[in-house]
Amino acid sequence: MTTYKSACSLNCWDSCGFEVTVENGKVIKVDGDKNHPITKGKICGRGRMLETRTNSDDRILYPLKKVDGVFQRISWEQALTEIADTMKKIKNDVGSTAVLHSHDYSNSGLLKNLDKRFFNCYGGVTELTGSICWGAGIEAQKWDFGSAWSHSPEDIFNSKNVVIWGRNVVRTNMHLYSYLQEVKKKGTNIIVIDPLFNATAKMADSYISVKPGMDGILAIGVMKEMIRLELEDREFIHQYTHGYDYLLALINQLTFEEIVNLTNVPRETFTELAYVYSSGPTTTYLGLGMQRYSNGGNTIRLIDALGAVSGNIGIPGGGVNFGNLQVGGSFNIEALSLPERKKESRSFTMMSQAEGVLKAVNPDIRMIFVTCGNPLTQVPNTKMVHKAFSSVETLVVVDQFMTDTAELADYVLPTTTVFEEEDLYYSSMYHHYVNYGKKLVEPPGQAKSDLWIWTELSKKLGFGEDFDFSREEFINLGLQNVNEKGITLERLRNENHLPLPVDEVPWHDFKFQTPTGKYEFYSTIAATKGYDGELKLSFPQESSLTNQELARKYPYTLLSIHPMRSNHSQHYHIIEALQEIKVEISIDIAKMKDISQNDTVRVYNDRGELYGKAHILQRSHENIINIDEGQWSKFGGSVNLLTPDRESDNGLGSTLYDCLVNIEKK
Ligand SMILES: Nc1nc2c(c(=O)[nH]1)N[C@H]1C(S)=C(S)[C@@H](COP(=O)(O)OP(=O)(O)OC[C@H]3O[C@@H](n4cnc5c(=O)[nH]c(N)nc54)[C@H](O)[C@@H]3O)O[C@H]1N2
Ligand SMILES: Nc1nc2c(c(=O)[nH]1)N[C@H]1C(S)=C(S)[C@@H](COP(=O)(O)OP(=O)(O)OC[C@H]3O[C@@H](n4cnc5c(=O)[nH]c(N)nc54)[C@H](O)[C@@H]3O)O[C@H]1N2
Ligand code: SF4
Ligand SMILES: [Mo]
Repeated sequence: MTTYKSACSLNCWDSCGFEVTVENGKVIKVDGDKNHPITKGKICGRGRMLETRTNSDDRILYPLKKVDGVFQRISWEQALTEIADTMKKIKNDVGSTAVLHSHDYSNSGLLKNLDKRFFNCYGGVTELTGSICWGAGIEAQKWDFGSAWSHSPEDIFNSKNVVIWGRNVVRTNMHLYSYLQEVKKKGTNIIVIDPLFNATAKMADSYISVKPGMDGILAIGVMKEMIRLELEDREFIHQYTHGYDYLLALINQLTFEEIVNLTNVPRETFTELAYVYSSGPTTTYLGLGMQRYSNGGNTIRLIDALGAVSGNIGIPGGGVNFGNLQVGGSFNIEALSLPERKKESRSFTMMSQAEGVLKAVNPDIRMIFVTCGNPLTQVPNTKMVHKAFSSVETLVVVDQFMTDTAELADYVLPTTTVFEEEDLYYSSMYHHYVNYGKKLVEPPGQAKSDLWIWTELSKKLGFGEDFDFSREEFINLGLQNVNEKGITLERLRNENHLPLPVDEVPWHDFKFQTPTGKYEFYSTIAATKGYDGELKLSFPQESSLTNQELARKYPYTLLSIHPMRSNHSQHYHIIEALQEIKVEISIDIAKMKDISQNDTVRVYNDRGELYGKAHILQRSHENIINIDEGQWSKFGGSVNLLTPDRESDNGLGSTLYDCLVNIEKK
């Protein structure tokens, strides 16, 4: 029995360090690495269960091909030859963009970026832009600050107030929760703003329930009150910002009465928050909740504006933390992905990839290649995704398990888990440490790493030399930019984790990466992209404010937040207790519809329907239903059967939570 240092590969805020025990060539236990400076030996069940995922009897062991509707085992040679021949023919007949590369980021390994290298060297395929996950918020912060950077986790000790805004910390970001527990002990004031009274709200000093999608209006109200009380940071506004007059004009458009009505937040809360933000340092931890609406980008921009007006930008203990692009930006992704090798290009947004496939002409989409993603459960509007992914001649899925997407494939290629290959792991969401993951065990059956698959396919397609590098050489390519700062593979192999060179207090020099060099209330980047640079009054698209007819038919907002025990769709099949749909409903709906705990209910809208067991929320905003995302079709179906595939206001995010439904007792 030997214990090795390793790392979590799951797409998560926390990017934990692991200690993994191996016995007789098998992983037998996953634990936390106590020496990791941020994650400090604590890990969650999802990480622990990477052991179960690795050892599962349900792993796909051989390449599979669907013949007459039934999967048959084939050899790698046959699978790769047939796939390569199909790709050659497509390129010759209609061009390489007739192939769509559909992916997400289910594995945060550095070398997972090599899929892009493969498709670029092939000539360029139809790629996905934006992000279902955080696209609206990232783009919003690029408009305001020039980039989306976060304060380092330890900087929370400098904060007097911490506002957790739409982030479900206890569930999704357990080490931030540890920090919250620590700072609470020393008297830091913690505020949670969320339509659901979640576990983080329980430990907070105050909880503010807000109407879904109305956080931007809430921020306007706080700024309005701050200005009324003359608490704004005039020096910061004057010296370091651009377009304040536009913001003032917007703030003056609404009365407090209107603001209270729109947000459902009591008048006195605006005064409290105005004092909280102006008696800082106050740090805001944004989650992804409120940016998954049609007005999501504008919402994040208004909360950023609150951070700026109150003078909480660029100071220790302040900040409006969303993602931390400094982390991913440390790696030389271009050296790995070779964008210059693309001869043709086309893109669809990630959210509307299904519509893209169905509408594509010149060329139409002939092949879809899925890696590190499970679009049949994770991409909105499942019915359309199903139609699109069934419409192409060839669907290739690389995965470890027979997911909903793999079920639909013509070829399924079995791949490795984190413990079966060497890589580096990082997340651009929270802390700035990169972790090392050693190859600990051999993959089962004939499962092969994604990298092996690209290497073998590239040989068959005539660009084998582009993959004629060892794993070590590829990792070194990715580390090129940070080598001179002493971050090397050799050190990582020895030390397991290293801090990347980031600003731990972003914008401390008040030099922003926007075209004006200032914090921009009026975004010049937006304007150059053809958007209006002004902040706006904007609302969710599926709401009684904007679509009364729809709201009469479907009066309730459906959230589909991240599950506690699964990372997206990755754990449902190994945790029996998760294999049914739990429909959480606010108590007002339960009363109105005479629904009791555990009643079977049907949730529906024009896009689809789902059946599940009712669970009544004792405390939440009214008119809300939640069904956790990630459920498999064999256990009842994905909540994305109900969600819209529209893009957010800035074009790059999803509108997953901007979704109206109705419910009935069955
Ligand atoms: N357990 C677990 N942890 C995870 C993941 C997982 O699948 N499972 N996934 C990881 C990934 S990829 C991501 S992106 C992160 C996401 O991490 P979070 O941002 O925490 O994710 P969400 O589940 O979207 O929850 C966001 C919160 O926003 C709230 N919310 C919804 N609408 C609104 C609104 O209009 N206003 C406000 N103020 N709040 C709103 C929800 O009630 C919820 O409490 O989690 C990561 N961690
Ligand atoms: N309704 C609703 N939908 C959502 C969300 C929501 O909150 N609500 N959240 C969104 C968010 S934030 C995200 S990030 C996405 C996540 O969406 P996805 O990334 O698609 O979801 P996962 O279930 O994490 O993983 C997809 C697949 O990747 C496979 N996989 C794991 N490791 C590897 C690997 O090394 N190689 C390959 N080839 N495959 C691998 C897994 O087995 C799994 O089947 O979902 C989005 N969808
Ligand atoms: S899923 Fe997140 S919290 Fe859990 S072990 Fe992995 S990185 Fe840590
Ligand atoms: Mo995500």
